[in-house]
Amino acid sequence: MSEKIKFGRSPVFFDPFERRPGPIKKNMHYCPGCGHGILHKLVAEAIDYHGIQGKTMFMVPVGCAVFAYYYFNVGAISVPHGRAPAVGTGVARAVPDSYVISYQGDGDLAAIGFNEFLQAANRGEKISIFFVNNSNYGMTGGQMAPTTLPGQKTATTPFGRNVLTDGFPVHVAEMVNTLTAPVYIERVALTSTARIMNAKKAVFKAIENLKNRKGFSFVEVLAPCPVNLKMTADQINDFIENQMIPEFPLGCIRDRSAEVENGTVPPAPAHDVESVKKVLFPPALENAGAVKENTSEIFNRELRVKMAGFGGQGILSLGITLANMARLRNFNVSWMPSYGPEQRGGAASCAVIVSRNRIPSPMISRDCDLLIATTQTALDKYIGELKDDGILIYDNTAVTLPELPAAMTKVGVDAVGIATRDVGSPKFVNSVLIGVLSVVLEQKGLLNAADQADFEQAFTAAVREKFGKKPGAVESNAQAFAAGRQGLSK
Ligand SMILES: Cc1ncc(C[n+]2csc(CCOP(=O)(O)OP(=O)(O)O)c2C)c(N)n1
Ligand code: SF4
Repeated sequence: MSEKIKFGRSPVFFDPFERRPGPIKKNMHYCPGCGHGILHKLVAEAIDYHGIQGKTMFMVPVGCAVFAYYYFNVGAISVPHGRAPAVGTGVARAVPDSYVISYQGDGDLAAIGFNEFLQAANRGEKISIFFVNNSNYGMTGGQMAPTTLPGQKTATTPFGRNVLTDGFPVHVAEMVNTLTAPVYIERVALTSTARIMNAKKAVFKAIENLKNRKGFSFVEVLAPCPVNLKMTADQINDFIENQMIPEFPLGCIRDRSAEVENGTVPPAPAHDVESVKKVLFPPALENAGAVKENTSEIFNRELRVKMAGFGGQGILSLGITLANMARLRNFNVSWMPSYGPEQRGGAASCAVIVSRNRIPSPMISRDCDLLIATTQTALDKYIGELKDDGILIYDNTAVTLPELPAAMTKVGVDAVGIATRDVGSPKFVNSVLIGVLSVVLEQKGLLNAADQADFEQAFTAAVREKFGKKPGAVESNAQAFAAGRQGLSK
């Protein structure tokens, strides 16, 4: 490893930072004197030195480093606050030949995400974590963090951290050292060239361990945040040297890298897909009967469907039924619900994606093929996501249509009325809507004859799978499906 300070930009950084909004494409967004920029440079150089750029997955935290993906030209996931070790675990396991780096602040790692950080450390996940201890919540304006020193003034401890009420600083590296699994633990600081050179060695070691799949590596970095701490460059260095380092001593706390054998990439997937399917869906496979390969042209591409209304209307189970119909026909499916905090009556929506290929993300925010909207709010909120030539099915007793593209298919139906009148309960509205959908797909010629006939069979199989033990419910849903078909055909 070169121990000289490297000038110039590492090839692991974008040049310029095109993703950065606004005219400034050359500079990072960090405040002058911030430690994040220095640590970014060390991490980028280590990724480059160890040749793992193409397979690096960077967990980008909530905090001042939230825009790290502007800068690093590697795979990146912007994770919710504190969730980097959990998401990183998922990535490391699902994509075992990736190299997962988690980069986290002290609010992110030692407060909101502390449990899952420690659990990931305890499991010995094969990830490397860089922990920026700058003794405060930087991004939100300098509130007290778990690492704030006794007596230290912050936005939320204006008279200084009082250990009687606010507790003592959390020594994260030492806590990790109580666990058996971690391979490498070191604490470094960024106050001088010599210290930065030591930090560089630690960062390179953690990345080397990652490359060799040694196991969990952790580097805590005492970093300057001069802006929130209202200090000059000299003052912040003094603060770290004379106040932080006595509380958080520097040095290597554990290094078992040499004792641990290099890991290998585990085979992916680590389980047999067919046997998992059998355990999870045995009745489904029985009910599905013979494997059916739907051949209509629409199935050659990803189908994106969104349903939205209010809680209690069966919107989420409508999505589940559609997803199950596709699953029973061997499509890959995703179902992603979203609902307000209210149990009933609040907004509810879900997104269903059906594809012959892998589904990269279950979210839909555009290019939707079909939107089912049962309230005005739902329509207003999601209509912009529907393709201009997409299909809109809406409740014509609750929704007034705005001006919409001529190429869009608009089908208004009183599905609740049909369910109540013809099946005896509004709760069958979702099966009514699937019946309506089957007619719309027929009328638009999107399903060939075989697939048209199969649509109802797939529906029946999905309903049987769900209500197999309640024959009455199976029958009522079938009735609702038929009522939906008739209601629209009338
Ligand atoms: C779930 C959630 N809670 C709270 C916030 C607000 N928030 C944004 S950044 C932050 C603290 C970040 O501090 P730290 O992890 O120390 O990183 P730094 O900004 O100092 O680099 C908080 C509390 C949020 N974005 N999401
Ligand atoms: S607030 Fe602090 S941690 Fe955030 S960018 Fe500025 S100096 Fe860095």
